[in-house]
Amino acid sequence: MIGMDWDSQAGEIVREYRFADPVYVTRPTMPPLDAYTGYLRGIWERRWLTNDGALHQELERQLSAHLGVEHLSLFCNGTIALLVALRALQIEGGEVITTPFTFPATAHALHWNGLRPVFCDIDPATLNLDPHRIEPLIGPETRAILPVHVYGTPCDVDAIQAIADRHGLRVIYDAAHAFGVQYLGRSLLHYGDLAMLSFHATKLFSTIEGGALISRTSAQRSRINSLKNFGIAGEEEVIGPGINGKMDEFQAAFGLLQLRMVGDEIARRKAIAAIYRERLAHVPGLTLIADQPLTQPNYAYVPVLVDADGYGLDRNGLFQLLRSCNIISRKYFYPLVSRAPCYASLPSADPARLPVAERAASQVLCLPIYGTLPISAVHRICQVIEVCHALRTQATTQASAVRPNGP
Ligand code: T4K
Repeated sequence: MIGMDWDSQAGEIVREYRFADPVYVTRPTMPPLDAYTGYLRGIWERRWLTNDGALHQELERQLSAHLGVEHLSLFCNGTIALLVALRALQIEGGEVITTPFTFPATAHALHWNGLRPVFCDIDPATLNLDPHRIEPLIGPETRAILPVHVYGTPCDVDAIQAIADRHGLRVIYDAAHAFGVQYLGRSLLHYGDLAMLSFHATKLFSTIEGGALISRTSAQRSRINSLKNFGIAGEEEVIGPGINGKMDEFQAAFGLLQLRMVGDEIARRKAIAAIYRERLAHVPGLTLIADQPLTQPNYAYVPVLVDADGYGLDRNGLFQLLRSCNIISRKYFYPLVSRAPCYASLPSADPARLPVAERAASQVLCLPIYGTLPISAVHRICQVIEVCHALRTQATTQASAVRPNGP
């Protein structure tokens, strides 16, 4: 392939390495169908479909035990859980400091509560909120901090809590990606006033659509359970303007079966993540997020930052090449949510104030990872990335060798 132009080289890579079927960034773990139909039979017999049914109660019990948390409330999805979290803490009117490097749902939950997001830049090592940049953004209108444990990497929880304590602010963690992550030997979900989990189909643990809030006290949990059920506290009592955030029995059944599989899923992902790390960490221009100290990760995502100068091709170029090879990587999270028209005019959304997040968004690519992804496929994906780098750097070297001496 040496000596060819890039288009021809890319064509050769595609011819050699293209997968017959798409390799998606993730695939849900599917429980055995028979086991699910077994649960369906029970639902049919009980004729109890939603509203705190038997399977819902059982999933809450099992999840609390699995995650090592005391007060857990299930939801129909993570976004509604986040909406309710802000309501439950009575954070009404004002500003909330949050990250622009996240899925749009994080900022939208603020918007739907009439709160103004104040975007804060991120730490280049973890891609999470940079605590050093939070304090200058705090003003008289600030009510809370809404950090995200992006890709399941823990935020600097102690620094964030210290800032919140100094200024009397609430902390709500968007822990959508952090199922099962342990920090200092216990669940990461113990940090903040409330933590939200997402159980969407694309998540490590799934209830098809779904989510949860982890609260600190049983009183807080009761309030949350009322708010997710229209604000109803008893047959004749409504405590406030609640919403319908309930998980149904079909979702709970899926979750009960998924919970049996999640340990094996994490183990398989760990093996896949190790191959990516071993093969890609040494490729010039590629950066993988370092394993965090004192953390037991969940291997939910494999984000890679592509520096065009070192790698020889920019992120978009690699994304396209992978697509051509039927490898469906994703640019989580590009563009930054602060660029969305509903936020772009906020002073804190100015790209000049978010240089680290802007750079990460322009460089990031999430590679496929899920338990049933064959190890041979992981090696093939790595090979495409390695071969691409080798050809691109050869092309650059040759070009500079033939270039006449300029001024
Ligand atoms: N906060 C954060 C930080 C989040 O990342 C999210 C959600 C939320 C809050 C909100 O939580 P939820 O309200 O969703 O519970 C996906 C998910 O829809 C979204 O839940 C998730 N974050 C986000 C990171 O990823 P898309 O638009 O990329 O999904 P989609 O449909 O393109 O799926 C990605 C790939 O997964 C597909 O290419 C193939 C595979 N897939 C997907 C589905 C739905 C399957 O194989 N089977 C499936 O059923 O957002």
